[in-house]
Amino acid sequence: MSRAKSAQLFSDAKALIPGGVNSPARAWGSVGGDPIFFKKALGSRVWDVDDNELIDYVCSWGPMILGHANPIVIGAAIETAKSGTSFGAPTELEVEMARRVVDAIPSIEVVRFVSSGTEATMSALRLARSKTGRNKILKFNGGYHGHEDSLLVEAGSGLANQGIASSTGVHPDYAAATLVADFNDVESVRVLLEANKGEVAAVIVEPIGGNMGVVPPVPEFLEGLRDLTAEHGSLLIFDEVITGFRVALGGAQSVYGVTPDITCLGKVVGGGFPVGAYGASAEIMSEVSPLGPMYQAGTLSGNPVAMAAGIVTLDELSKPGVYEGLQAKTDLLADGVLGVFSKAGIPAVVNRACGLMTVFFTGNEVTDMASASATDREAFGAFFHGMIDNGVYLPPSQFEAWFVSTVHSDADIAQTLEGVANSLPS
Ligand code: KE4
Repeated sequence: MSRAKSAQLFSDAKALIPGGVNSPARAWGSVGGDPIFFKKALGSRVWDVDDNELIDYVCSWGPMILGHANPIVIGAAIETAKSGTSFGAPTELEVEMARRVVDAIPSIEVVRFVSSGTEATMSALRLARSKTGRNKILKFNGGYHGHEDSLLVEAGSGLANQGIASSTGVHPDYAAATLVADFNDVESVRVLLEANKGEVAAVIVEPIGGNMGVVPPVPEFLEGLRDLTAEHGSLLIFDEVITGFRVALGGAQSVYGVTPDITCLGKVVGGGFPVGAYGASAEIMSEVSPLGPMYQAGTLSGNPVAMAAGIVTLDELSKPGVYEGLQAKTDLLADGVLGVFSKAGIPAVVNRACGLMTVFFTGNEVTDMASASATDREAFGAFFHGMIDNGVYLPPSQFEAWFVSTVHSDADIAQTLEGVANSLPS
């Protein structure tokens, strides 16, 4: 499998773009080797610039739930673009899109569109601080919510769970105002809320962890967060940028029956175009400018082309049987992978939810960042490269989700499982 053109492009790119990529997750840092450059995608497949064809489980990190270049999505975008691509003024498409989000997610009565998941979570935090008049926030080890300063924080070693920044350039006061608990550990949240009584504006959580690899909540974890935040007057923010419209039309909150105060959306909601969103009750959202004192704005927010793509995407996902089909595909893949590892006598754990999964090289359960970090990441790196050589493109990191689309076929999955069998660690 030649990758000469990719190599040349990567060399050119590194002279012009930091690390040659426009997002670090694309850089293959944790698996080694140089990233592949792509030129085409259709359905469940991608083609690199050297004309190698691969079955894709990155799916642009989640948005391509209907498969790449879905004709309905592309058609809507092209038709809309012919009438202009951006007005900087309200359009009917934004109303139609907002109606679909509000209809799908009962906890959202009012929604604001932005252009990325980061903008959504950043705005949600500002909204929570504005609404509560409090400054601290609480996140979880292994929780990734985009690159907003106060969220680029992980538990500091020995700093009593007070955050230290996981990036340079973050003001130390921001990091200090971010508390860090452990996912699936309600007690770690209780301790921090008690120790910071009356100071925590919000708890932000991915209801199903997606950035540790996939880590579902244990029973009562989300309910515990709901009870604790209510008790302490903090707002509960569900970051459903990955899970929104992927695990169910109503998101993870509809699967687990736990209602957050604020919901953040991204990825799928834009159908592959730049869309993020945050929403809540009308009462909470009345805080948002121009209605209220909390300012947030964006030149391309609610962009008509992106709205058109999002509308047809949500309409397709609203059709009967879509999520049952996606769950069946996910199970076929996950159970198949487990079967291959089991037959080879190699310890592996597969965490899954509808439309996403992660394989961990371990014999132990993976329920939080610590257990995810204790898995054999070197084995994952070798597996990743083996899978590429067998025509299957996985996320280039152990701490990411494999994304399944509605158009991954049984044949795709069978070919994937053959690739797994040929890529097992020796
Ligand atoms: P964006 O700003 O990248 O649109 O969304 C940030 C974000 C927010 N919340 C969650 C739960 C997320 O997973 C993300 C972004 N996800 C990463 C990969 N897990 C995007 C890939 C990348 O950073 O290039």
